[in-house]
Amino acid sequence: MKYNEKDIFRRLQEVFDDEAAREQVLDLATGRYVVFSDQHKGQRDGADDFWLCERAYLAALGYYLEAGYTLLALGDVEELWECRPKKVIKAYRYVLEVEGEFYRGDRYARVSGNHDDEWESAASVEKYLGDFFPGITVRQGARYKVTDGGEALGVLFLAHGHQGTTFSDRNKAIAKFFVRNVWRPIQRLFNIRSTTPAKDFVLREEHDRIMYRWAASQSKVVMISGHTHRPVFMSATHHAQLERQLVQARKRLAASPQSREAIESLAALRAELEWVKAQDLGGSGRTEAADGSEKPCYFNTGCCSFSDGDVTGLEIAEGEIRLVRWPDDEGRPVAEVLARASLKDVFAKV
Ligand SMILES: [Mn+2]
Repeated sequence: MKYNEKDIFRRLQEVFDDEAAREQVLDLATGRYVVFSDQHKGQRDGADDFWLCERAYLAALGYYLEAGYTLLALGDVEELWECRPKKVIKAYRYVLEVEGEFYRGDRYARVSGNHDDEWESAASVEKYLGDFFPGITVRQGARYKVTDGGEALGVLFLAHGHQGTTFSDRNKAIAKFFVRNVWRPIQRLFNIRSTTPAKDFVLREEHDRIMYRWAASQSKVVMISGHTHRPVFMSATHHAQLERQLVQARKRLAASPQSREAIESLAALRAELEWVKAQDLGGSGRTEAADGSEKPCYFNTGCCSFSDGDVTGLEIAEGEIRLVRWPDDEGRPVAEVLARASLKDVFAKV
């Protein structure tokens, strides 16, 4: 399968424009936000990718709940391609209750993804999620006007990222009805998997690039998405960032070829690069330019269903945007900050 960039651009633009009327304010001076996506909560069987991550996710939620953060859930929060909603709700009642605490404190927003597009139906939302999020509206995107103590910096746009790539998203209401009520039950019954950028490394890289290009085509817009299950920070993956650092380290070594320290830091970087690169299976890790000249306009949360039990997300707090992973390097229930930047600086460059 190959993506149609036109379809993706058109659908992202539609969601972006649609959310304009509801644009909310995100003030860096006072607000604290955390964005998580792709939990894929299942029904606690062998196919449930969230089960192993539940502990890290709950620890993170516990922290953000007490620290006053607003939780932004960016799609594929439940795995409804493989499971019936009723079973997922039953299996993860406690996790949903903790998420619901954010909502009751008016510190929660939810965006739908392709695996939980069931929530595009208000009736389904009320029936299954109503206990935890009474009266909630789930949309395909969220748009925030970012301010810093009154000064407007630009627009933060959140969408799951599947827009324009799935059958139901490319077609209109009838397709949605058909997918939900006819196709989904058949898919579950025969356990039919679809090709997704979360599992296919070539697709993933292509998809990240298209989303980057859409965000880069806008002015003063920073986009956060999920869907690909690969964290991206300021338009670069960890892999791409390490490649850039390696170039710098080689320059430092060339300037002082005898420096033991320069050799050691180059060697350590190369080790880390190979470690990360092997997971990218031939991908370059880059969204666009090889020289690091990208606009820092595209971010991806990663996911909350990594096979090693880790979860990644993006914090927006204290004027910064931070890519974090739970647990930390020592396996403790603490956030490990993988990358950080001032949001004001980011907006200045987009
Ligand atoms: Mn997805």
